Amino acid sequence: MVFQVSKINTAIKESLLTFDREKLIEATKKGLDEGHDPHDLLDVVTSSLREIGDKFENGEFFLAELINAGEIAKTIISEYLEPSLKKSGSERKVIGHIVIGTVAGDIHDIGKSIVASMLSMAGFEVIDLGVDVSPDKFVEAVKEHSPEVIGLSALLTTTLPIQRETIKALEENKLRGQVKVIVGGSPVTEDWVKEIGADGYGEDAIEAVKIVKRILDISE
Ligand code: B12
Repeated sequence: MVFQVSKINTAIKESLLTFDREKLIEATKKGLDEGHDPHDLLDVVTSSLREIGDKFENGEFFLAELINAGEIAKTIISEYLEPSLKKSGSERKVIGHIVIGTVAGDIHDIGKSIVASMLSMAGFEVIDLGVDVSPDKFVEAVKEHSPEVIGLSALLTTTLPIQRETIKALEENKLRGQVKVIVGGSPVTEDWVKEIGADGYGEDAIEAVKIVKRILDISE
């Protein structure tokens, strides 16, 4: 049976929304085998997660289901989609250094890890500090690695202020002048970026790569 793009997309979406790991793996493998662009398949996983988040918010799904969906999505991304994206990527040449992490109090790491992978594939050396990273830890990492850019991810409205606190901590340690700060995560808006004095914002991983290149004046 030949799967068309829309059929693959529907199969991926339906299996994630019904937490069917086996079907999701099957549909993803099939999509990749048939030569579909892994970026497109990643977009379907991302938009399905957003839908699951909305269903959680309106009480249709419970926390256990949110956890389940997060785990299944992580498997699909790290074991199937990222290796495929890497294969199609160009040869690695280091064009800059980036420290990235999810801010303190926040353990969402799917989006941050995708951003880290895309930056790495674009030629940046990425130091990923993981999740629940305090402003002090970011400061220490800037001292240790001297990156040109740091990336702060926050998925909760309650952890968004930690992005501002991290920028303040860099200022207090007189490091703000030597490092650019980019922020991201679903609650981040352009207004927020201006309010906290960040240097840029990326709505998704592709935008994140573009903004970093723009900030560092690296041509495409
Ligand atoms: C999966 C998930 C979880 C998983 C996370 C698993 C994991 N390992 O990451 C688990 C189950 C652990 C979880 C827990 C919770 N979650 Co949750 N979760 C989600 C969900 C469904 C998907 C997030 C995701 O991975 N999206 C897919 C990725 C690819 O997208 P993304 O994260 O947005 O990242 C992209 C961009 O934002 C951007 N980006 C991200 N980071 C960065 C960084 C930089 C520098 C740049 C430039 C760009 C960038 O690029 C990424 C790639 O395209 C969202 C729904 C949603 N709408 O986001 C809720 C959501 C974020 N969670 C929510 C909540 C409330 C919680 C809990 C508080 C639930 C609870 N009662 O315990 C806890 C909090 C735990 C904590 N302390 O962090 C709310 C947040 C509401 C709010 N506005 O504050 C959401 C929005 C669901 C909802 N609609 O209610 N969650």
